[in-house]
Amino acid sequence: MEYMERALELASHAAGMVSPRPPVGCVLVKDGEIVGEGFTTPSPGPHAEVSALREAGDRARGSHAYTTLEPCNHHGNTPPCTDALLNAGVATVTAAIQDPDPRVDGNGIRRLKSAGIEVTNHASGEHTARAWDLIEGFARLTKTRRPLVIAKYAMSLDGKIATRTGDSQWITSEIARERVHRQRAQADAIMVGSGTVLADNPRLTARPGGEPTDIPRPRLRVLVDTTGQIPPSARMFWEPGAVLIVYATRSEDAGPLIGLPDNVEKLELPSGYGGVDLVMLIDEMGSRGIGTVIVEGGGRLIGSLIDLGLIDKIEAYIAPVIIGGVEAPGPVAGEGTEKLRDAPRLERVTTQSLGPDTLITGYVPGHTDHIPESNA
Ligand code: AOF
Ligand code: ZN
Repeated sequence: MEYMERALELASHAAGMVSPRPPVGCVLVKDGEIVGEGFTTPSPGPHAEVSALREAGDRARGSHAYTTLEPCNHHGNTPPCTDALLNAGVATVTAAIQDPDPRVDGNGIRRLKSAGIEVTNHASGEHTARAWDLIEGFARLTKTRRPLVIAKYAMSLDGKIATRTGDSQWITSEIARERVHRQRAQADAIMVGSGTVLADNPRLTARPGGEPTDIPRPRLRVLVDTTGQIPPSARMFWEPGAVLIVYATRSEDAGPLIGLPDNVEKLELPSGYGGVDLVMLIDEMGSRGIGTVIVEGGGRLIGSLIDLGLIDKIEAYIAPVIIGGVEAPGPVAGEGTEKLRDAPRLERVTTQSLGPDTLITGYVPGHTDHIPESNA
């Protein structure tokens, strides 16, 4: 197997589990054989390289390291991985991408080179892109102290997310829905508004292959319930894993927010455009070390976030079905744009087929400053 491919697979096990750290994978190869593998653990556990070195033991000497991210060269919560690699006598290092953390930013590679180690970035374009995708939330958090906020929705070809009676199960095919579950498992948080919970009563857990994950994922499920409308019986509260309910100040009448299990935390924020102060909410998530948050609806919450300029990236799943009806809701409400020339036209757009459906992704203009030039 391609070693960088394996390193990326290892890194994906850490995705959604280790923020504010980036998920990284590392493989050590000697005489054509893998002698050590590792991925990032939650702080203050070891980084990927150190996990792999521990597994390899003495066999690390003279081995070739493949990492999905430049090894760190600073004392954070753990000592530098560059020192660990040098002390273990690793012969060469291949790193897919540079670490955007300003404390590293090429210093890890320079340090290894100056110690006489051959360092290459002989990763294919595809590997580089995947390595980048894995740490995108980390890069955003490092540069802006805010998470990458992704609006995700599934809609019909005529731009509806449900019928006029509220029926929405299912618009997209199983292939597309499976991808959503795998993506949920790799996000740090998922967020919805109260309308979505009232309409669909979702669990909001990741169930790749139809099964819940061993460790509850995503790590945090956030409900924006401005006026405290959601009853304690909502399914999302009773699944394993942390839940954050956000509601607006003035809530003596936020009665239903009692009788909830211990995994549910309540956060009161000042009221603001569209409900609670969403800028404060996104900042709060950043300060909790959340690197990626997927907003899964509904249209009101996504619309308010877009109006406020808080959405970075859109992931639209489009199914070839026509729902019709003026009353049937669309994915983005809010105030919207008055003039078409002012509407955010997405950049870096990609299109992908998922069975009968199409996934279109893109970035909101002005929200790409976390992406390095080399990935432009
Ligand atoms: C690596 N390998 O597996 C990871 C790296 O303060 P700490 O110990 O939590 O370190 C976090 C920083 O280390 C993070 O900002 C990033 O620069 C780097 N992450 N580096 O060599 C890894 N996760
Ligand atoms: Zn490190």
